[in-house]
Amino acid sequence: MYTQALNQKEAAAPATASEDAEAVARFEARVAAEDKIEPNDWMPEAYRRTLIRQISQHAHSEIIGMQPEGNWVTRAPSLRRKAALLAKVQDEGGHGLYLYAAAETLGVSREELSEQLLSGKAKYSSIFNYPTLTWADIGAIGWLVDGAAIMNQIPLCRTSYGPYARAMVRVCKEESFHQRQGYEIMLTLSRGTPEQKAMAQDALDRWWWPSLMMFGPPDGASQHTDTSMRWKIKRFTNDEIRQQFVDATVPQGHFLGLSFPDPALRLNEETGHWEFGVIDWSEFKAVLAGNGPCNRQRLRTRRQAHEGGAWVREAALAHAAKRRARKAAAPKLAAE
Ligand code: BYC
Repeated sequence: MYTQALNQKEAAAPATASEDAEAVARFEARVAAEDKIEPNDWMPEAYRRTLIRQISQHAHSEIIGMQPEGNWVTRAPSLRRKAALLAKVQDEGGHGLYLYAAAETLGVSREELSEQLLSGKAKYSSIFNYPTLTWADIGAIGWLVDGAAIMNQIPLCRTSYGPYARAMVRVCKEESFHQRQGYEIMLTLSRGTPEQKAMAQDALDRWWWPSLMMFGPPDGASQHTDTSMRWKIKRFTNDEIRQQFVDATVPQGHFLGLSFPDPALRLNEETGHWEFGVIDWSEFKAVLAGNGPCNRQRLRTRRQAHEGGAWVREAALAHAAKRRARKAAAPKLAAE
């Protein structure tokens, strides 16, 4: 879908300084006019690099994000819950694949991206370095983590790079189902026994602050926001989307009869926004530096899965080689 008819040579060709200035001006005018930039179009090298960085981190997040929930597939409390969870985890694998395919249109190979993840060089979302301790965590992930993902990804359906924008449309539809199944788990637990409600509260207590960190550092500390907004890769700043998420989510939590682990949380009647307390950015930095509760476990599991899947890659390559050989031999056979 994405990688066909790519003209890598042309895309990678260096331009002279004067061509460059003209090309940049043309590119910026197209972005300003809301044209989509497509793989064979000229683009500034920094735009390409920013997209590869963001799209690949996004893909890695989907793939690593399969682990905390995959951990509960065998322990889901009913067949219905198991089927929904299994479908959700598979969707996440699919999202990773569309995103790697979108990144490949920018001239990077899947192998390179995979190697960056496995070697620990690449970033993926901080949120997936927290453990899923109880079944309620599956509800909290769907409600909060997928809820945060949708807030962030709906604007990405309008991102300036065509393949990324189109991948996001389908991803968002699936995320919406994920968010609802999570909220429905939380609703069931909140209306259940006192122990079940306490489990839901405990999950909210543990996932709330890490969910707010998903949106990235505050605007003042965000390295990439200004450029990404200018190029319409991002449509809102990290703090803007974080606030949208808090405003949408707090009433949902109150409807569940749960409280948020933030004594500073209050509705500002004048602005209509929910004000919240200070995020512990030292925790965020520790997680990004590889020292979250599950960073090492997540990478270990990913490496094991990669090694365990080596035979599938080998078999696929052998099958492709056999087909190629058969095709090459076919005209000869026909002529005999
Ligand atoms: N975790 O300048 P900034 C999902 C990094 S998957 C880790 O603001 P930017 C799901 C950032 O990369 C959800 N790192 O960056 C899956 C940058 O580092 P580098 C994933 C983070 O790009 C399964 C540095 O901090 N969603 O929903 O302008 C199950 C400075 O940040 C984080 C996406 O990836 C973080 N939370 O803005 C359920 C969405 N935040 O590259 C659910 C696409 C920041 O300079 N990505 N960093 O080394 C984006 O929208 C943007 O990349 C971000 C960050 C808003 C995340």
